[in-house]
Amino acid sequence: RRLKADLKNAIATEQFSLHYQGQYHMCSRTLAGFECLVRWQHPQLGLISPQLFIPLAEESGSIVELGEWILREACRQARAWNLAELGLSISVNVSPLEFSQADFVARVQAALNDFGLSGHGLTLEVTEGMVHRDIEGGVTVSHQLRCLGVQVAMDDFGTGYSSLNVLKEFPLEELKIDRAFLKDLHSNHPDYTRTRHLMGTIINLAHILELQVVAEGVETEEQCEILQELGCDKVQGYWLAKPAPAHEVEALLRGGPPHP
Ligand code: G
Ligand code: G
Ligand code: NA
Ligand code: MN
Repeated sequence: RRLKADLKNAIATEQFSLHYQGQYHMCSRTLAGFECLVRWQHPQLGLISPQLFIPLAEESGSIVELGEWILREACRQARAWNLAELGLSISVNVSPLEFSQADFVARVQAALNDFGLSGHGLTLEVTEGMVHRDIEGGVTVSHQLRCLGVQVAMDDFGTGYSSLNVLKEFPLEELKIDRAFLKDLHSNHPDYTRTRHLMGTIINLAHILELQVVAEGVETEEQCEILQELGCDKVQGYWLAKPAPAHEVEALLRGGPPHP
C-alpha cells in the first residue's frame, strides 16, 4: 500500500533507472541490441525488484506514466549511444495496460520523433496476457506500430495462456522463448531429449510464421550450442551478458563479443 503511494512521486524524483542487457546474434555471437529493464532505487527501502513493483504499478495505473518514462529514457539512451548507426536495436517491455491506452501509438511516435529515431531501431516486448485482453484492439495497435517501422516481440512465450491462434493473428516480428524452458536444456538433465525436441519445435513453428526467435535466460555455453543447432536466431542471458547500468554498457559497446 505504502509502495503504491511512493510509486506516484518516484518518477518526478528520478528514483528509476534503466539497466541494459545485451541480445546477441546466434551465428556471429555479436551484439544485436539491448533489452531495457527498469530498476527502482527507493530512498528508504533500497533497490526494489520490478517483479514486485511492476504489478503494483499495473494495479494502481501508474504503469502508464512509468511506461512512458521508460520508453522515452530508452529512446534518449539509444540516441546518445547512436545505436541505429551501429546497427543495434533497443527493446522495451510494455505492460498490457499501456498497450491498451488510446494514445499509445501516438506516444511511441512522439518518443521516436523527439529523439530523432526511426522505428526500425525499436522493439516493443508485449506479453501473451496483453493479447488476451483485447485481441482485435491489440492487432490494430500492432499494425500501426509496424507502419512506424517498430518491431513487436511476444515476450515470455510459452508460460502464459499461449494460444497458437494468437501467434497466427497477431502482427509480430519476434518470439522470445521464456527462460523457464531453458532450465532443462542440459544434456545431463533427465528431461533433456523432450525439452530439446520441444524447443526445436517452437523454433520451427516460429520460423514458419516468419518470426525471429530469441532465447532468454541462456546461462551456459552448452545451452548456447544446443540453441544454435536448433536454429535459434538470437540469445540473451547471463552467459552472454547480465543486465547492467548505462556506464557499464558503454564499455561493452567499445569491446567485442563476450565469447568469440
Ligand atoms: O529485470 P528483472 O528480471 O528483475 O525483471 C523482472 C520482471 O519485470 C520481468 O518480468 C520483466 O519483464 C519486468 N520488467 C522489467 N523491466 C520492465 C519495464 O521496463 N517495463 C515493464 N512493463 N516490465 C518490466
Ligand atoms: O519478463 P522478462 O523476460 O522481460 O524478464 C527478463 C528478466 O530475466 C530480467 O529481470 C533479467 O534480469 C532476467 N534474466 C536475464 N537473463 C537471465 C538469465 O540468464 N538467467 C536468469 N535466471 N534470469 C535472467
Ligand atoms: Na522482456
Ligand atoms: Mn521474458
